[in-house]
Amino acid sequence: MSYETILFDVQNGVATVTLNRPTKLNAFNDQMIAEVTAVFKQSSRDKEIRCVVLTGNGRAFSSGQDLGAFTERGDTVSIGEHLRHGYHKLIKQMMTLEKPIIGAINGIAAGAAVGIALATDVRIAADSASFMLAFSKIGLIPDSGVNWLLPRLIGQARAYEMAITADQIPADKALAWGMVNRVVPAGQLGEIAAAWAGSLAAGPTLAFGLTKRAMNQAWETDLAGALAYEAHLQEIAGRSHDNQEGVAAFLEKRTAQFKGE
Ligand code: T3D
Repeated sequence: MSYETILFDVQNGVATVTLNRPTKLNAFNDQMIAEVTAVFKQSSRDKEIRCVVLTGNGRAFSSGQDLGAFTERGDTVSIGEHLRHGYHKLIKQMMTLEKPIIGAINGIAAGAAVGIALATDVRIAADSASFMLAFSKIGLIPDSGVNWLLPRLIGQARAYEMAITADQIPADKALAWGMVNRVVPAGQLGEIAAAWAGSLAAGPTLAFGLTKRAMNQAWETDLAGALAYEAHLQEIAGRSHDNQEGVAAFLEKRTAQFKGE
């Protein structure tokens, strides 16, 4: 399948999705929302894909909703409908994809793009990257999962401050606050993200996926519920090829050959 607003490349178990509207700082129009959602759905179905990297082309990760498209559409679609049929499907697709997603945050992430960046599982930021809840500058509230994801990562006071000030939070502060896992020199971001993705794709990706499900579910339940659910998922992991292989490799003092099965 060919795409017009993104680049999509699969190599050695790693799918790389590159937001590709650099002249608009990779702002999301409807086509881009649909195309990114489609590649995450494809990544979920394709057994060859065991890790996904999401990044942007040019100097930005993404500037969020395309405000030209927003204006052009006028009242033909309400914002609520647009969110429900667009960004919500994308965020849910990412959050339920049982394969690790690395966000390689190459530049500014603004508005809805903060929600999309936070819906990745681990984030590596270029030292030139930043995060901006641009919504209040245009009289909107945060959306695209930001109200759920961001306070969990950095606490409500910082999240609310980001929302009402629309300040750009630089990568080093995002790291200190727990929004990103690593900050690396901008020129090395692609290489470092690819190396991490390659190593994850060669890992026990079934267990990685079940771990994501367990941790997401744990937000919704009490301790007893979380313990019960992790025991259920561990039954599945414990019957996998990768569990047998990992234990055998340990006992035989060799490197495990995981298949994600
Ligand atoms: O529809 C719904 O469902 C509602 C959902 C809403 C979710 C949202 O995301 S709301 C928030 C939308 N995003 C913004 O408000 C951010 C707008 N952009 C900016 O504030 C700035 O561009 C940045 C702070 C991100 C970067 O500033 P700077 O100075 O580095 O770049 P620039 O000069 O502003 O932008 C460069 C070009 O990209 C420029 O085009 P030009 O003049 O060279 O032809 C600019 O118009 C364009 N651009 C940047 N952001 C957007 C955009 N074009 C359309 N939509 C954008 N979001």
